Amino acid sequence: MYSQLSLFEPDRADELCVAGAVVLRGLARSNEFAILSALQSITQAAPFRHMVTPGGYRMSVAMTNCGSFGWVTDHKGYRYDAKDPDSGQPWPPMPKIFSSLATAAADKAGFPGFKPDTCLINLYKPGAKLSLHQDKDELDFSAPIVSVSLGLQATFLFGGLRRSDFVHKVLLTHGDIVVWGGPARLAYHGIMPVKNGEHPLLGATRINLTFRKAKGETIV
Ligand code: MD3
Ligand code: FE
Repeated sequence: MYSQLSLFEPDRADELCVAGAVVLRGLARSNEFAILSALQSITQAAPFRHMVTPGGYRMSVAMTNCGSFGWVTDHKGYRYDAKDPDSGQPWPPMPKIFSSLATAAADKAGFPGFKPDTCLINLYKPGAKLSLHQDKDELDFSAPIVSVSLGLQATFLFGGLRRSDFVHKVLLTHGDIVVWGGPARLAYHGIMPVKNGEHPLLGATRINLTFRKAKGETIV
């Protein structure tokens, strides 16, 4: 079972409510073994790697992708690419168990018919973090983003549309799914440095699957 709540509890009237963010606690737990086994096949073909930002910084989060496109960064910039730059091969296809989980979560959150064309897979070891940023490399901001947290817990930072806006903190644990859409789609967000720990399935590791529609519908 899972509980569904708005990220900003309506009873906490002192906090600015940002609509469009829904936490589905533990929704991925019932499929955890199938998800981790699919993940293993993906990372055999497209191993995790630390990419470099356009500014020349090596990211503390290691990444890979599956689906028709993958998010990449290097000295040239951030973009979506159909091929893994390390292998020159297309990214591994998105497993059905991934896409159906993302579609089901989006549906529960009020975004029916979500069909992701990319899944970015982030791997955090203790100390890894993601600084406050917006996701702006996609063509269609009307589609939501679905994020699945696995392994070690992490504190998620959720701000507003300006970098200077108040930042809420939300603890995300193994199996939690968050759906971001509508007015939340372009909100600033990040992950605090992951604390050391030991997860029964993933050890000292946090993994996040982020499902997006990178390219939007083809206009004929
Ligand atoms: C809120 N990843 O890869 S996923 C990212 O846990 C990223 O690895 C984080 O931010 C992670 O870009 C958080 C949750 C997420 C993703 C996109 C969002 C939250 C979002 C876009 C808008 C608002
Ligand atoms: Fe992001």
